[in-house]
Amino acid sequence: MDIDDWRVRIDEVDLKILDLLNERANYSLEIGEIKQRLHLPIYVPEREQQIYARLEQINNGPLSNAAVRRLFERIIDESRRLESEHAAAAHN
Ligand code: PRE
Repeated sequence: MDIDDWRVRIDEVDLKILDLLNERANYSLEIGEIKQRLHLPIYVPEREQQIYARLEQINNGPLSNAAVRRLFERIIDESRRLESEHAAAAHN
């Protein structure tokens, strides 16, 4: 396989990742709506720690646990942002 072949593979994986990220974002929006109804906070640090701990336990590499954590911190950060924007839009 040459560089272009591997890039085709990467493009295919990126498509799947994007799809999964949006699926995850949709679930977090669902949670956000329930939280709004029940007046619960968007930010739940214990849940986030649980997610990192679980992922670190099942991580097989080559990404380090620190790298996995950084990636998911970004994902969850955007998830919280989306929930906040959605909640703000509902109030306007
Ligand atoms: C989520 C987002 C924000 C919370 O701080 C914790 C987790 C996540 O993206 O996984 C989802 C969510 O809102 C929740 O599980 O309560």
